[in-house]
Amino acid sequence: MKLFFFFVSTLIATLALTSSFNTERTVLTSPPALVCPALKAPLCGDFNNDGYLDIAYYGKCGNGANDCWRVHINKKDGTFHNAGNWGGDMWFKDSYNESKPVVGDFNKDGYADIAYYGKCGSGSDCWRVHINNKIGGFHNAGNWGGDMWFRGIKPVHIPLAGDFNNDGYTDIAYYGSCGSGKECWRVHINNKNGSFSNAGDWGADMWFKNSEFESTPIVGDFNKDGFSDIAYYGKCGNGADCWRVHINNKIGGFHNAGNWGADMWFQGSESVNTPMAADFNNDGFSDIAYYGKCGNGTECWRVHINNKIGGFHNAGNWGADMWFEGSQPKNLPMAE
Ligand SMILES: [Ca+2]
Ligand SMILES: [Ca+2]
Ligand SMILES: [Ca+2]
Ligand SMILES: [Ca+2]
Repeated sequence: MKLFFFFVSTLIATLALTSSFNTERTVLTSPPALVCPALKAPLCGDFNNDGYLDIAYYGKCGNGANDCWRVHINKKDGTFHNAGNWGGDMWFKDSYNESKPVVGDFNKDGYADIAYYGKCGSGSDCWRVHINNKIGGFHNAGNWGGDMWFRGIKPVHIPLAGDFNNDGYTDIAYYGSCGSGKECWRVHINNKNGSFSNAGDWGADMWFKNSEFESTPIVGDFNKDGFSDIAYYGKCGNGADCWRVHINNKIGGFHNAGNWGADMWFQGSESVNTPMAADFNNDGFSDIAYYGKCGNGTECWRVHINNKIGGFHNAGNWGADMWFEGSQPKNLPMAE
């Protein structure tokens, strides 16, 4: 009898294994040494739709042999659950920043999903979107279309998720090339049926400070109109450093950048200092925070509260007590 059960369970396991080999795509990943750490950067989202933010990242499950999405669900008591295995079926395009996963609600069901620019079918470039299955995992990736034209691999060109047309479905934007190759913001609007539309040219008027992490564009609603805007630390006027905010014009483009002030003091150009946008004082206007310097030069969290009239207040010192493992991008701070 025991032998019979052993035989049956072995058969089932074999069938399961065979079917998974037959139905799942071959997952190609770069050798560990070539994998951009940005792929491993933690992501923040509400993956179980309970109103509490959870954390996800692409890592290892089981005995370490399998790549997987690890999701740490918020326990609502100030801690996270140990990571659950939310599935594999990953096929990153390469190790470039353009493959950086982003979180959004791409099917507007309240559950956070994950998207990244990778490979589909026979190896063509595509947006891969892993829809949340609502029971503790992600569906295998769907092909949400191509038509990508990244400008380069620098941090300023990473994909950004936001609702740029305010319809509740998360869209994707990045700084790339349009037309004959001129620089532009490319926005792929979610077409609500499982794919992105071809990119629209949402304008240029960009002036990045440089290609360091501090210039990484971030998405927020800086004027509280429901339409996602874009901000980054760049140059204004005669070349002075400033926060440049491109407000969404609500008709398929961004306004030219406004100067939202300076008073910045980044600790350095390490990715741990990457700015992030979130509403830290819960007034509906996105604010900006990053880990920098305060007072006489001690490390601190600097938070620039939105002044609601087209600028940021000077930074407040929101405390220190940080202990990063290192300055690698895997420690990228994040916000929702
Ligand atoms: Ca969803
Ligand atoms: Ca949208
Ligand atoms: Ca807005
Ligand atoms: Ca705010």
